[in-house]
Amino acid sequence: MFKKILIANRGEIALRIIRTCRDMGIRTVAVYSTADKDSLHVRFADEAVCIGKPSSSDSYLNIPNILAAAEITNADAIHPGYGFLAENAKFAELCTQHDIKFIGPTPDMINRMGDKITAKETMIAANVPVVPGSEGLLKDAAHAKKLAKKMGYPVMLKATAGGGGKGMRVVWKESELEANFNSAKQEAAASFKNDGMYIEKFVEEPRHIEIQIAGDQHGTACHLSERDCSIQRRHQKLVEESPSPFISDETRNKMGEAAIRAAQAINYESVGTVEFLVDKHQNFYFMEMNTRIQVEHTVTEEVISRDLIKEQIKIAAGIPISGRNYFPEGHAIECRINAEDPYNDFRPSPGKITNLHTPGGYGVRVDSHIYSGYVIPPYYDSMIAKLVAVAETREEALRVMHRALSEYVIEGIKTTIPFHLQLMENEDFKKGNFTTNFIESFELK
Ligand code: MV4
Repeated sequence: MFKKILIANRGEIALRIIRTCRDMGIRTVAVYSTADKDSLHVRFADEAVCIGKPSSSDSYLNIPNILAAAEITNADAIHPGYGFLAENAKFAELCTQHDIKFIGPTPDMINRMGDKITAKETMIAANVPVVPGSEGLLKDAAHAKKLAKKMGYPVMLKATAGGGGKGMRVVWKESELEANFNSAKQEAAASFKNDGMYIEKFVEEPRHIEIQIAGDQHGTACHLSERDCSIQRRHQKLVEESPSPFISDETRNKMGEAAIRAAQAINYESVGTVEFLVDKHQNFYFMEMNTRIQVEHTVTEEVISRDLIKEQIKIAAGIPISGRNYFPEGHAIECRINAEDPYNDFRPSPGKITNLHTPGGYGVRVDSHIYSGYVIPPYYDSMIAKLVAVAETREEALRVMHRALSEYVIEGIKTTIPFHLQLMENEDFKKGNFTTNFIESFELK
């Protein structure tokens, strides 16, 4: 087992990883930017190294400084958390070159899932359902037009280097295709320095349901059930839950088996997530695979009673997994508490927390790095807490969540708490009657 892990991240996930390391008897090294010198991850770790100025590119994305911090502290592994360098194949490669274990998949696995056309081809070969569309890259707008005519409108244009909505366009009729193709291609070139495009049939009013998977270094893979992440705004998830209120046990089993085939197709090592679009008939289609631990791993932990960070560290250390699959027991739901103003287009609201009261009690988990007097810096992600409610049924979990949200006091800044409170009271949401379009038409009172 590793003796000392450097955590190349900040905020709640850095704390989350430090806590599991403590539970496992592994020493920890925090890295921090000058803006984060008073952060809890710095105080909770055994050692801490400053790696640069506030901007991410100078600190949490500064590969030479992070590797230097690992070398001077004698860390034998690096946990990247999520975001920042978590899916950077070059960083994973450099860790290996410096004889430091990157806690995650190999650079080759990251690359094969990072390019969406390659990922899709891999899934077709593994008999994982994908959305009907082009094979390989689109040559030009005329090529896209020809394929769109064959499959019928609406269609979706996507960037092969994309994900998270950039370089993506829905096209409803032929007359709008060329202009959308050109603008999406330009956006992809500017965002990813890769303007490769492909086309798919547009799946209307889908749900976003993803399967947590794990694979070890010995070729064993398993699934750890699903999360429903349909409640999103501009590709930012706001609420996640497990199990999904929408899918049947039959669909759950089929999706789990498909996700295992996806993992085995690349001999996947580490924990990961296979994302699917699910249509109203419960047909599901591979969307992308995330080769990292995700923000919402906590909801899965609460329904399968496993520490996923611990599993991830054990896999990285070469310990085999059992290979059994996990199914949800009870119901867990997570609300992302962001320092944003939900009454003002979710505009970021950094600043000082002048007063804080955190909820607790039966069925409540809070993963957060904030404290009374903490100043939220303006440079990073606005998520300041994950509030998770767990109960036997969905109905009870929603009530626990509502109770916990009502107890939460965060003063000095604006947060998404009022939004979540109203969501928990929404009749359609309570019935499990929602798709990825839900938030667009949701009106805050
Ligand atoms: C789609 C789709 C409908 N049809 N593909 C959004 C992010 C990127 N990962 C893929 N996305 C979508 N791909 C086809 N063929 C709808 C979306 C989509 C979406 C997916 C999941 C959650 C929220 C979403 C919001 C808008 C669009």
